[in-house]
Amino acid sequence: MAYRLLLLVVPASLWLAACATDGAAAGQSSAANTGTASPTDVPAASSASGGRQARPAPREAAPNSTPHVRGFNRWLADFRREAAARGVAAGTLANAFDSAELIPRVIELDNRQPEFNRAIWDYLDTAVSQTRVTHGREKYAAHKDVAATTRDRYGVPGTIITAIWGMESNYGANYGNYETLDALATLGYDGRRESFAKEQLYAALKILANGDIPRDRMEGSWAGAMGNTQFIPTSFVAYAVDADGDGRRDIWDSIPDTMASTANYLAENGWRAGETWGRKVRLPAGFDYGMADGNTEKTSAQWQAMGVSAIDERGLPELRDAGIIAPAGASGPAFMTGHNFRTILRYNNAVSYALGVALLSDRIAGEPGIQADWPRDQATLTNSDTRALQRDLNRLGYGAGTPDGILGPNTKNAVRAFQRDHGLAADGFVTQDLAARVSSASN
Ligand SMILES: [Ca+2]
Repeated sequence: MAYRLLLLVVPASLWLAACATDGAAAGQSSAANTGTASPTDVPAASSASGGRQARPAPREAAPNSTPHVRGFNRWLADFRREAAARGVAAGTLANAFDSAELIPRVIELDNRQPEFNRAIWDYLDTAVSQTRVTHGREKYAAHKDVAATTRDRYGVPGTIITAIWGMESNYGANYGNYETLDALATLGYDGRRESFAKEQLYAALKILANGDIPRDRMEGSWAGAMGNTQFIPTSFVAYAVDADGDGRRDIWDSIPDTMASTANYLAENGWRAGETWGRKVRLPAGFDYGMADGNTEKTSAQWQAMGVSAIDERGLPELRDAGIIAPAGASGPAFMTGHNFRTILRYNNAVSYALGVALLSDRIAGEPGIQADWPRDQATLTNSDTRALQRDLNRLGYGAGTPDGILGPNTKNAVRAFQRDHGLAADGFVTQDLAARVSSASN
């Protein structure tokens, strides 16, 4: 799942796991800003709008305790009755749920509240590590024919597909070993994401009934993102493709199906064949960082006329609707990003994730690593630091919204307004220095 938008610097609604760890594969995210479901469109652990359901879950009990098992069995019995009433075949329900088990670890992970926001440079160090680049080049070379066939059919470069494969599941080495039906049933019972879990369970039942994958091979992250592509079941139903012709859509063991499914997702979300994602650029002195939001769209020539310049002899990318992003603010690198970058965000709505895919793809294609002048000396804020910052901004009248510890759009806009009023570059980038400055102004 893409996981995934990710923290910090990235919308708070995601976990910033650059590599699949402990079942939380690559970018688990919420596609909150997009109209369609992301393959990794999993409600984030720290989401403020998590939609917690009011239900009498026995939260005092340890996850593996008997009360939990009894509650899980009751929830599952209710769900089976509901599904049967909706017309799901008895055989499918028996296949899916006769052996279903509560997964205590899923409850633990579902209730985990990350306290630290990871800096984007730390995220990218992992996402585009030399090891991942090397493995990506090996995988791309090993599957070059499949990648070429996929590119010809969907218009998406094999390097992009391979990079997403690397970001999502470390090229299939780690897509999570939680049985998806058990994980989703546990999430449904736990209640924080019950409506999400039920919608995904219905999609998973369709996959099972269709015979795409046996029940015990339908595996993925603890949050329901499955296989190489980390599709949640609804994304699988909408976008998975049988490319090798065996009649099954298999994103676990079939590389052709995996590549085609990823490419199909991007193509259906608007990928433009032959257009680059973007490139690192240089911004002029005095640039209005309020425009570096990725969504202020101009042609490359218009940006050039405003002083945006190339960093090397390749010049600026030719884009008709380019945005500018400066994910670490005025003291970090800037990138010109096009429509295809925004399409990667449909896979996982986090700038850090999309930049990871883009830069990894470039490296797999043989390009050298970028010289990214990240402000590595800047410490990011903990969630409690962020809540304090939000209270200070509110006290000063900047309207950061409810202090929730999440660096969302309201907080960033409040920071930009504060920066403008204090003669700072209005990049909305939050650092300990900025927080200290706001704090002293508010006291
Ligand atoms: Ca197949």
